Amino acid sequence: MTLTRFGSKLILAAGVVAVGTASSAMAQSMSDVQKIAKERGLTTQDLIAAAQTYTPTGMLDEYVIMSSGGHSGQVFVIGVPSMRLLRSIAVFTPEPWQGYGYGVGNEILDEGNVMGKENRWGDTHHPALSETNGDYDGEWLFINDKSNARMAVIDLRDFETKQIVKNPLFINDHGGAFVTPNTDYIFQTAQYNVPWGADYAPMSEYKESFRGAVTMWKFDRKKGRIDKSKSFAIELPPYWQDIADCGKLESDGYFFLNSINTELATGGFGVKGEKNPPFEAGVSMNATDYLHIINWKKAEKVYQAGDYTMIKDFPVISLKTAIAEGLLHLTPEPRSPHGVDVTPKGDFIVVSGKLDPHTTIYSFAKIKKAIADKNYSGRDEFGVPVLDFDAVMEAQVEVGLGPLHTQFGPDGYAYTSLFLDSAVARWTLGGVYGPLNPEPDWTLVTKTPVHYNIGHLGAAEGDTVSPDGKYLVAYNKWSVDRFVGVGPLLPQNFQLLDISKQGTDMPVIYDMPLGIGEPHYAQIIKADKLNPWSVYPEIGWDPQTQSVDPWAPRPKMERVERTGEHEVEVYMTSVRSHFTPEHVTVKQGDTVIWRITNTERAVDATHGFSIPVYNITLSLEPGETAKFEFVADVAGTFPFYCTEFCSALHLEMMGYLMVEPNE
Ligand code: CUK
Ligand code: CUA
Repeated sequence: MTLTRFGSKLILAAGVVAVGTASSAMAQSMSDVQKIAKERGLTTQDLIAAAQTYTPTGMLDEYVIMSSGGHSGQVFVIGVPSMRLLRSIAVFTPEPWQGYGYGVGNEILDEGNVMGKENRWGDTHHPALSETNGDYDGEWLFINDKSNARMAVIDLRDFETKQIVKNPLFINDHGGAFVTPNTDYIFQTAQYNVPWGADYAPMSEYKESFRGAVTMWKFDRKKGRIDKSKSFAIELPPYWQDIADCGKLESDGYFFLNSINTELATGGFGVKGEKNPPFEAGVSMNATDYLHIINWKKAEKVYQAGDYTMIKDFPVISLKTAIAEGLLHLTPEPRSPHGVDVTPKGDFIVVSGKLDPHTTIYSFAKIKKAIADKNYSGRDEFGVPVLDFDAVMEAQVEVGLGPLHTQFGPDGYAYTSLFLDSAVARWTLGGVYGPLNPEPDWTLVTKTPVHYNIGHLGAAEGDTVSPDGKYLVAYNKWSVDRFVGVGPLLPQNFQLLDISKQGTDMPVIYDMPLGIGEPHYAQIIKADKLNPWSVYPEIGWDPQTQSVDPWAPRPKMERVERTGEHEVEVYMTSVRSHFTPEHVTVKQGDTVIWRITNTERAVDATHGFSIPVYNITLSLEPGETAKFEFVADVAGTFPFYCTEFCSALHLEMMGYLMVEPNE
């Protein structure tokens, strides 16, 4: 490279340096940058990438990733373009820093108990930001747990989990969370099918006893909760329903989900005398599986008219009714389908088959016409009408090997992740999609290699009615040689791509290792759409009800009060740098009901609170009140203390719980 070229492209980087260290900026020059680049072996392209992503202290990120946390059971919040982890949100798994599940939050976790058993982890796959008119509104976040078919609600005023619901019909899900364009419903579909409620039935009765289903959880925005009493399910054939997406604009009112295992394979390989093929072969024998097309607005009417059966105390529209009412249609989709993604205008549905190098694009107008004309190529073995493939298919684009998921840009580009190729494909949407495509044109434009084995991908607001473009993140499954070794369990790798330029220029500009579980989907929202509180609105705030708790302890009302022969109540406040009261004395065997309010109003003045032996740890953010209960069954002397370094005298922020032994 020539020095002139090197220098001219680095003006931006030099500017960033100048902002960061104003006083020494005068002494620095481009030759210093060149020197460092040379020492570290950085190319011009590396330096440009650095200038695009480096975020000096105090500069805020433009976008925020809401990422599933995989088997951590949590959600991760990450800034873009800096790719800094901003926080985790405890959802299905207890988390001590947030005090979730160690004194408070237990009721929420208990809502997620499964068949009478505690489940204290989750496999989170698909976060869904709440939408208004098909655009993220920054208010709520939902996420599914694949391992136990649960759905969680997170309030984005405080980034905390408020509710977990367990699906009563199935025990495994995948096609969720997906919201309708105004967040009236949250969809959740079963994947590994079981008999209703995961009751027992032998595998030989798979076809008769096992069930597929999609649940429509009604979201009550005012209450900030899923309203189970207004939620229902639709029975589906016992295929393995997979990823889904909700229609929007042109296709509003419809819901699309794909499936694998239309073979109804039951596995069994490895058992002596068993002749069935193993699952991975058994579920991939058919050349096509089925895209499910569901008219959810019609389903809602059928449910409201009472045309359902109660199964496991939950209303279910039977497959028979769904067929009779025309709620459900199928159409073939290529081998081993995975992602299904609706284009921004809602006019096309993009499906990828993992074992087919094409994406297949369906036209919603053609689907509607085929439904109206009853243009069927037949029915499946459960009697569901199958729309003729050629009548609904618009185009196929050869993108590469192992296509999985697709996102969209503002300019008529679509982006598909290629698992086997380890690449991101950019291709053009035909039709009148922006200035790029005045004529219908479905073409691969370019591919950027990523490292390695990309799963989902996320473009900024790339699944909404108005994608932003600019950034795309490849959520890679393997990192292999990208980072310093940390043992045989390697981090995942989030790779940031610059998609702001049109054409073939689409470089990787940042790697972010994530060593806390394997994320799947993540959505990227414009940071200014989020409007979280910096402190709780008032002192004595209960985050669970999002209102002031009348029982919250307040200054001058602190006390330890015996309220029964074996019951003591504690009213405590915390403020830098003391807990009041500092001594809490109870008798062995007492039930202790303990309330603490953090009376701080300063931003970031969080106090922790922990008691040994009794497994208590809380996070008390400014204004927050918490209540926990335990039986003081172990006598002894137990220092409690503040676990956040909140002030110079933070070590002194402590007290003693004295449990007097029984005679
Ligand atoms: S799935 Cu993981 S790469 Cu659960 Cu959305 Cu496709
Ligand atoms: Cu409060 Cu440390």
